Amino acid sequence: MDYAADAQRTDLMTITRFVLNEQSKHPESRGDFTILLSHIVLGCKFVCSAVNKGEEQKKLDVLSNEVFVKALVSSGRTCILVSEEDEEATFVEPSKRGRYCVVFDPLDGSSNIDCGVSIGTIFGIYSVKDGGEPTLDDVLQPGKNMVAAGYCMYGSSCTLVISTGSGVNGFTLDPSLGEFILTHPDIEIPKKGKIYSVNEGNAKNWDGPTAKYVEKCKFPIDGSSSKSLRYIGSMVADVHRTLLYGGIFLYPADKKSPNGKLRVLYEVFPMSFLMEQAGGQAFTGKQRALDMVPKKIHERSPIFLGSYDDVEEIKALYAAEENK
Ligand code: FBP
Repeated sequence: MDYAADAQRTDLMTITRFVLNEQSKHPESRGDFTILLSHIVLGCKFVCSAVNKGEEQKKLDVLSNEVFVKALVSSGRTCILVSEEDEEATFVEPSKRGRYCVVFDPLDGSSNIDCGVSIGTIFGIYSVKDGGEPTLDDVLQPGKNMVAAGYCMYGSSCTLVISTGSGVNGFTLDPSLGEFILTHPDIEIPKKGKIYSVNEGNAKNWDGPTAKYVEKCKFPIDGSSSKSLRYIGSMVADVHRTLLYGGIFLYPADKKSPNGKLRVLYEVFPMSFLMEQAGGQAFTGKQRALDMVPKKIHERSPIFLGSYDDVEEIKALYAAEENK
């Protein structure tokens, strides 16, 4: 009888237990964050079951958004919500208000759902700047001010990856328990990877540094082996693979979309926060992604994120272009 394995198997580290442990490290904490996160987890469980039931795609986006908005408001811990699905920000009525702002994409990669490819929910959490009346300025903050970020991937398994600013941890939903169990503790992205991930269909519209970088991935001049291309077309799935295997995910600007495609608040910032917490980097082509200060809630930005050394290479190409 392998008692150690048995003890391990029976010592269930659920996400609630994990966050409560984290909370105990902050004696000043009132448990607001734990309550907020439990409502986000509830939303993820709902979407996971709906995805597995194969709900119509159109309805699933709207359904996921409704569930997250209602769960976040009913937590009593939020004051502003920004969703990819809603044109305007939602200001929670004063009687139900708390001190957190949540920016989220309830169902990212939605164009992939009909063929059953992995999709996901992405979220970022800010706390309001001061105790006053919440304003849009409380969400139009640099990404580095986030207190937590994460995503939940709905694929062959349902995996929730989160950071509260001290490392990155991954939890897998055990359907028999209905609980997210810690399966990927302290995720650290490899310093350099063998994979690059980009929609090469846009190549003809790329700028010089991006085109040069992808060329180097395919035809390295330093004798190293060429990188493999992997592109799912769901940011959550492409970033999840990048986080675990290393390499680089990029959605650059191009002539067609000069600001790129991905949204700063609820796609670029949360993924950049996780990447940095796992030892990687996130760059916009001009600056560290988390230093950006968005002016609009649905603003877009180019993004290059992944293994530290791989992102360093693309930063060098942009710097060289600038110094021309
Ligand atoms: P949606 O929020 O409309 O799903 O768009 C985001 C997204 O699907 C990302 O998940 C993915 O990385 C990207 O768009 C794929 O874009 P493209 O099809 O242009 O490569």
